[in-house]
Amino acid sequence: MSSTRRELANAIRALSMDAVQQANSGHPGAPMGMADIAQVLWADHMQHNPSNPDWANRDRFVLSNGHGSMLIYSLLHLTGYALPIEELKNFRQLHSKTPGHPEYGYAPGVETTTGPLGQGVSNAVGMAIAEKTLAAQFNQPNFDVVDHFTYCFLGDGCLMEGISHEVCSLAGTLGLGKLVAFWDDNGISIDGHVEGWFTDNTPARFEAYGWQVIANVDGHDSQAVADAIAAAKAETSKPTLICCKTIIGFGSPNKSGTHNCHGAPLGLEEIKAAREFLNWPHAPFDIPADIYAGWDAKVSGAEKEQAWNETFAAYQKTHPKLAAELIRRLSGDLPADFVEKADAFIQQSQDKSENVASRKASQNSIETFATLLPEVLGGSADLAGSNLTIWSGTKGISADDASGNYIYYGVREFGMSGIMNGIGLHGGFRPFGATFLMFMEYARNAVRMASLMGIPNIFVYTHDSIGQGEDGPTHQPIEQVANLRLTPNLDTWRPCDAAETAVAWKSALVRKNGPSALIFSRQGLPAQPRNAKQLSHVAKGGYVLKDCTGIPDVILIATGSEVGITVEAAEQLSVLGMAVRVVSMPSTSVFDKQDADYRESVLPKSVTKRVAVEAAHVDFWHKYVGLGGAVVGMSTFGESAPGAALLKYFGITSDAVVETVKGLN
Ligand SMILES: Cc1ncc(C[n+]2csc(CCOP(=O)(O)OP(=O)(O)O)c2C)c(N)n1
Repeated sequence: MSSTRRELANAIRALSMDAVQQANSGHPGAPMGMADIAQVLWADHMQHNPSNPDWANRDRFVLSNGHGSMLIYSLLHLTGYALPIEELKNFRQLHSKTPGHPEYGYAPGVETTTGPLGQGVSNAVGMAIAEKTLAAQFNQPNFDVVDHFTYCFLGDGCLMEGISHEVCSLAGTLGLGKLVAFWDDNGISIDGHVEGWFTDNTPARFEAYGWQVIANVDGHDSQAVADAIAAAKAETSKPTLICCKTIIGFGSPNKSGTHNCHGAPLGLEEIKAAREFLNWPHAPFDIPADIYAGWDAKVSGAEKEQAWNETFAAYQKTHPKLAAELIRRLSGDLPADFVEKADAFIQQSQDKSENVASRKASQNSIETFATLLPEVLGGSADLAGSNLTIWSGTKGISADDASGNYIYYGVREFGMSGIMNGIGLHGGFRPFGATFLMFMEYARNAVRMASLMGIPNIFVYTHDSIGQGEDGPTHQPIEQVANLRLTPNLDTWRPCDAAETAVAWKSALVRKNGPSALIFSRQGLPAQPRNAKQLSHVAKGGYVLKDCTGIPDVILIATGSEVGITVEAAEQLSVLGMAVRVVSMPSTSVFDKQDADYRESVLPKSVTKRVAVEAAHVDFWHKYVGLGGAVVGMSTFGESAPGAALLKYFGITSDAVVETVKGLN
């Protein structure tokens, strides 16, 4: 006899309570509460192939309430992914594939890292945008080669987080008809019953965003859930929120419905009682064969993928160029001639020797690179005219026509960055998104998540210092560049002119294993002369821009808008008879990755007289100038005044650099 839906769902409950008990930490409540919903979705609807987690046209599943990680681990194990029961027994242990929260790249089938509440749903919105745009660009009559749903589970916590507003609002505007979110409406968060802190009318909120809302679904009634999913899929022009009433910790007779089963093991006694309540007599981690058989999606998944493969093969025959381009884009490979063309543009930018703001130079780079790379999906958080992110080929995406290459994100920095991560994870695109450097802080955790997951997204930040001027200290970044530089796996570039800007863009685009932050000035910057060797060394993150004969008396290190004044200071010091070297250091992390010989050739240890110059927080630079060195920079907030006046007032001038050098012992 085949297992009932409830019996299948109970396998998730048992695995979750037992794994959390064994780890002595974790969250059994949400997996036990959402098990019945998950069973219907995964058994009847998910288009996936456990034997090939990378199948391009799979449905995406995002567990935005990532603390309930045992839910996804149970699902992946039971449906037949390469996640053996030993991995579930090792829940939350070092080097297991089942870390405390679902981490991208550990268990096959985990589409994104979740845990920071609200960000999972932002990734899901990004994936749904990617699907819709890729479909609009590649599908042809009779060939829906891009055609999948994005499903997202989320809890009260995700809905309380502001980012859920940013992204669900945009999802409504963009009419993401293949996005289906399931709200785990269990009335509980960590501090207890949510009535004291979360009383929104959630259905009305989502209706106001333009979503289809299916309210009052009993999340333990499989038929009701099945009907809701069918209605969600039938609505193709709006995203759907299915509001599921559930009991947290369903099955635990004494702890269900309370926050006691949220973030701690149930305890052996209570687990025993739950086994009786659920009529689950099996030992921990012992799943009967008929339950495995009921869950197994390997055969049906392989068939689904095979059917798609056949469609794709026919598409390939009828539309060979499009098919080849789709394959290239999904692989993340750049066109074969990209590097050559990019290098020609870099040389051109050098030869032109134009004095421009680096944000303008960035726009020139975008113009060239986005024309070469149709996978570039740009955007800005309502600052396109200031960030200079529009190029001649820009076409915005909309609900009715998603085939474009640019997202008007509106004033949603965090949402933009979380969406970009979802787009990047989906594949087929190279997203960039822009705002003022100052407002990176609103988006900070999504930048960290891109770095943690190794997504090669490009974060564009303009108006990078007090040099931005009149808007005043609220808009003038001080500590933000250091913050970005301290983020592991993020390459931060602060180029000093058009040639360095072109190199920064190229480096970000050829990078495959992590994101880049590109930092640009509002104000104009002088072009620096370079010979071929110097130009080729820009990509190393730091290089000798101006040298002296013999061993330098002093090394000046500068980035971005301060390179110009540093070169001027070096000239003044040379007149005074000093041997001065100027090092331009557009990317410290990239420079740090160079071999020891190269780094020594740029910053010889024997030269201890060093001054770093950057209109940002001074503290970051001590690792390069050492105890004997000094830093010309900022350690206070800025002021409101024209940029040039501020740079003078705060002592970020060539004269100040000269005086600082004279003051070194
Ligand atoms: C941004 C963020 N803030 C706080 C937390 C800590 N945290 C984890 S779960 C949780 C409560 C979530 O409540 P809910 O979504 O209702 O989950 P449930 O209790 O139903 O499992 C909190 C505050 C977090 N993971 N992320």
